[in-house]
Amino acid sequence: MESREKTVLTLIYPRRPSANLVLLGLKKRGFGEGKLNGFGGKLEPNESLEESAVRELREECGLSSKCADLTWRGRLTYLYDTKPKAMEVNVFDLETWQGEVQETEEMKPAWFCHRDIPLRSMWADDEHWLLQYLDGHLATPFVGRFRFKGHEGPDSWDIREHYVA
Ligand code: 6U4
Ligand code: NA
Ligand code: NA
Repeated sequence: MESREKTVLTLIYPRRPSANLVLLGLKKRGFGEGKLNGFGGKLEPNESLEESAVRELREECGLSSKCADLTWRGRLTYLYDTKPKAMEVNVFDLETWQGEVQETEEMKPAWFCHRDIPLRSMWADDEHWLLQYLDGHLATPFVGRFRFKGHEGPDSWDIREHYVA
């Protein structure tokens, strides 16, 4: 039987949509090391999703942002056979920030034009939703669910748009 316990995380994509640009980071350590991804991580005690996103973004790529500038776009649930709890990943858009992008101990950031995003360097589920989301073809809010055996590719998955709780 599936555990209902979950770990709540954020995933933030700083963007210049008019130029089809998104900031991604090469993860240098920890879960997903060696993969390119958005920024984010686990909520700390008493943090809201937005507070956690602001903190993770600054820790990982040096950008400062405000909770009000973050737009929640959807929620992806990952079930890894290697993890006892489901991971609930909350996806945020960000188009306004302060400061300069910098490499940190955790991430090496770089700007990508949507069409040049190297999906093979990212988590395998991203090919099912990331470009659709960045190009505005995935309606808000979306929810998705991905089941992984190992880290190679989702065993099964499903995405729904206009989700109403
Ligand atoms: P530590 O190192 O414990 O402080 P923390 O920074 O809190 O970790 P981390 O880096 O493990 O959390 O967060 C994982 C990040 O990877 C989150 O932003 C969610 C994201 N993520 C996890 N699985 C993913 C997947 N299959 N596809 C995807 N992003 C994923 O696109
Ligand atoms: Na992180
Ligand atoms: Na963290």
